[in-house]
Amino acid sequence: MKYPEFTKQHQSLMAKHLSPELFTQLQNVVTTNGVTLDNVINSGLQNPDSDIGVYAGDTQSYQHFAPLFNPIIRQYHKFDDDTLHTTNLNPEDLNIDDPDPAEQYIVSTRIRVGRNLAQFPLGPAITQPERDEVEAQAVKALSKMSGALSGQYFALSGMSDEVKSQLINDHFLFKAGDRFFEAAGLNRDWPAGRGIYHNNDKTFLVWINEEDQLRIISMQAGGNITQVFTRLTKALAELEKHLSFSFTQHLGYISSCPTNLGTAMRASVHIKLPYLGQNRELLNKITEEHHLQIRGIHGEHSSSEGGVFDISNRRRLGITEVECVQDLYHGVLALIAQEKQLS
Ligand code: ADP
Ligand code: CIR
Repeated sequence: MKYPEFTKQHQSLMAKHLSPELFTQLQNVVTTNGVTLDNVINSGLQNPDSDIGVYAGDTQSYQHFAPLFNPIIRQYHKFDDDTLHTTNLNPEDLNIDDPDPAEQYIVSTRIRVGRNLAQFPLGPAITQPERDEVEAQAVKALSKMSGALSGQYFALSGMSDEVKSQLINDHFLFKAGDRFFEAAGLNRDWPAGRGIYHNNDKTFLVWINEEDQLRIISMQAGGNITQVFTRLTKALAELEKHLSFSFTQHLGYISSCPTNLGTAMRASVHIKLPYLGQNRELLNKITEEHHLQIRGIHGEHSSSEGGVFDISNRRRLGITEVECVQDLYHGVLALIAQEKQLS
């Protein structure tokens, strides 16, 4: 393998940090699951428009390729290499209200966390039998959920195109064919081993074997963030009785993309900002001040429609889950206050 031919279009944190010296240092490193530098950087190489450009194939990738991952993690999360990550999933520690009780601005609220099983490689390096085993273990654990969290698992391979499209359009299911995942090896054997579990109301959902082995999701219409967080924490406590998740004291919950390390939590609202949405400079300024990220309403790499934006916490590592939610809450209050002023 030669030093990659980066073009002017390669603007990712990977392209920025992978110097020829670092490349030489890491080019022959291999983890116990066979993950190489080539595997780690391929998504960013094949997709010059990547923001980050790296994926980990296992927990060891974060250690063996630390000279590349660490500066990326530091920059994205504003997290120091010698800091320990702390978890707080106690809803009683939240100090928030519904930021939009009249339901004028917030269409819906969603909080998800990524989780991976401790005994398997991550999605980019997992084998098909291992992936099937993850699916089996997750489905077994989910079958034990009770009350409002009880539901059913739907394998992607057994789903009609009609049902799939409806679930995607309604924001419940992941899409196929992500080119960043493709180059990272995350789409191998698609759709085998992938699927979605959900309760009757579709307020509690679990994606199996997408970017992470589990994406555990709580969502509902309106802006009651506390209800959404509380449901998620209850579900997590139940699942942890049956599943053992990858976690290190330094990096928290381990995820395939370094942006998801730590809490692995993305707390988001779909919010109507028709006036502020026309002043992107001001919108960007407020979201940056509150450590928030703007996405379109059909997920990552989609655009906003009709003045509705997906606004979520950007930082996930080195702050607790409660703090992620506080970031969202304070930012959303500021956005609504500005939107009111402009209208
Ligand atoms: P993830 O959140 O898992 O990183 P995406 O950004 O691709 O992945 O979003 C996944 C799906 O969740 C998309 O269909 C997106 O529109 C939907 N979604 C995200 N936030 C909300 C929200 N607050 N309300 C409704 N749907 C949402
Ligand atoms: C990238 O490098 O741009 C993709 N692999 C996605 C990275 C995480 N997404 C994000 O921060 N918006």
